Amino acid sequence: DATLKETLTVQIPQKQEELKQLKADHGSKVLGEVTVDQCIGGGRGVRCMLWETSLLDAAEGIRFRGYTIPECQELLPTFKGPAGDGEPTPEAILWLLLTGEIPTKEQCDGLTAELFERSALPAHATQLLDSLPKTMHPMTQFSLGLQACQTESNFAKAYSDGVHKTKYWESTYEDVLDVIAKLAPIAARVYRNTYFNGEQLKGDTSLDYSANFCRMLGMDSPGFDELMRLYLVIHSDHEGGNASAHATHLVGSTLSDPYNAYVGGLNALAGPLHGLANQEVLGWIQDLKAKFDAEGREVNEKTITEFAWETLNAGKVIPGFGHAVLRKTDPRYTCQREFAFKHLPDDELFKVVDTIYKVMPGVLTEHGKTANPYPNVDSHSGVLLWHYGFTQYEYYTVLFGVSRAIGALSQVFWDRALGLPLERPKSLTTGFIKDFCEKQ
Ligand code: AMX
Repeated sequence: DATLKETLTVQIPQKQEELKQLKADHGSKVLGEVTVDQCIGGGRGVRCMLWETSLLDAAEGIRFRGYTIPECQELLPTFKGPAGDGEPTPEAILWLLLTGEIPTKEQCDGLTAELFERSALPAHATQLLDSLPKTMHPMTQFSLGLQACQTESNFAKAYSDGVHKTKYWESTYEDVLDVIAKLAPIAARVYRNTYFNGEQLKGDTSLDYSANFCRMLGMDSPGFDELMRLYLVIHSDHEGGNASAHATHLVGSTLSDPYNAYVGGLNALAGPLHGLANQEVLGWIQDLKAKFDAEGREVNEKTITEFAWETLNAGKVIPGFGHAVLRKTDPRYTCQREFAFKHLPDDELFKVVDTIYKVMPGVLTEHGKTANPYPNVDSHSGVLLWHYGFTQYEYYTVLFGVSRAIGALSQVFWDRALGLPLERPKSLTTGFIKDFCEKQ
């Protein structure tokens, strides 16, 4: 079987030709228009970015290189063997996102070994991580840890050595795999430093990327390994416009290297309207439980509705609900719900999440603001992690950050291989918009 690099080497000239042809045939066709509302409203729905690795449909949800989540679960190799025997591995989704092809089990195993070889952290990065205050948010530590590893960038070195632009992809490939490999030990170190007094644990490289990561965290159960595989696969990519993917793409478009580019992505992920919702959902559920436990009242449809209205009336959002593009329940939510039914049907917190799912769309519809009253991915992830004893929810977004690199950096690889330009959309002032519209 071909290696990942061999596969990509064959694809690059074909994809370059395809893009050239697309521009030649259709370069001046119109893809859409931009209204004043869209310009002011964060660019929702404006079609202005090329993104190859995945595409999001408002009703159906995400497709990774054309495959839905259930199709990925059916087709991608797992840790134990070919597809169908447990959850697919992040190595498999990385292969799919980079190449558009379903890898064999052997190709995935080869990629696992390659990632392990690339995973060493420079001493100055571990020293920096170990010096950070335990009170610093785990996402800030995570981002700093990756930033410190930027000294290892092959792309930055190749560029300063004067590499020809047709060869950018080679050092980008090295950086993309290096960053993904290093994120697991950086994330594990942040976890051990913050919650376990800096006692570091060795991974187990006889396992896969996920299980090795779990061992470094201190988690040692086949159930949690499977959850980590599912988690790292489904958070990997969500087309290009979401804040973490877009930030990575934007920073990368300046020819800043993949380390710097992904630090940009991580910092976008750290916001509560985006990846931090992962943590916020668990916090919201804990607050809800604490309030009703203290009052000696049961957590049920009625009390959840009451708590939801308190949140909304206080001018806050319900974390884990709503989406900028989706208009139905997120399939990433649904597959986690199925995981819960399969592995933890009687879990107390899962039942709370399930009850929230029953009442919240009605509450948000009555509230009348959100375009999408249904749950997103973040509404379910925390409760699964919590079930296995991984309860430090301020840390949850770090796991999201380990995963999102797989998609965002696969696209950065293609950005450089296809020679995509500096991103620079046009901005306008309110005065300009007003004058322009009044003249029409
Ligand atoms: N609770 C309360 N109000 C909500 C809401 C929610 N869950 N979702 C949207 N709204 C409000 C918005 O704040 C906005 O109010 P405003 O007019 O007063 O500013 C109004 O409804 C219209 O917003 P929208 O068009 O439906 O959504 P959007 O595209 O502007 O924002 C999102 C999308 C995700 C930021 C928003 O739904 C939200 O804040 N959700 C809660 C946070 C969350 O779960 N984020 C994670 C999203 C997934 C991810 O990135 N990981």
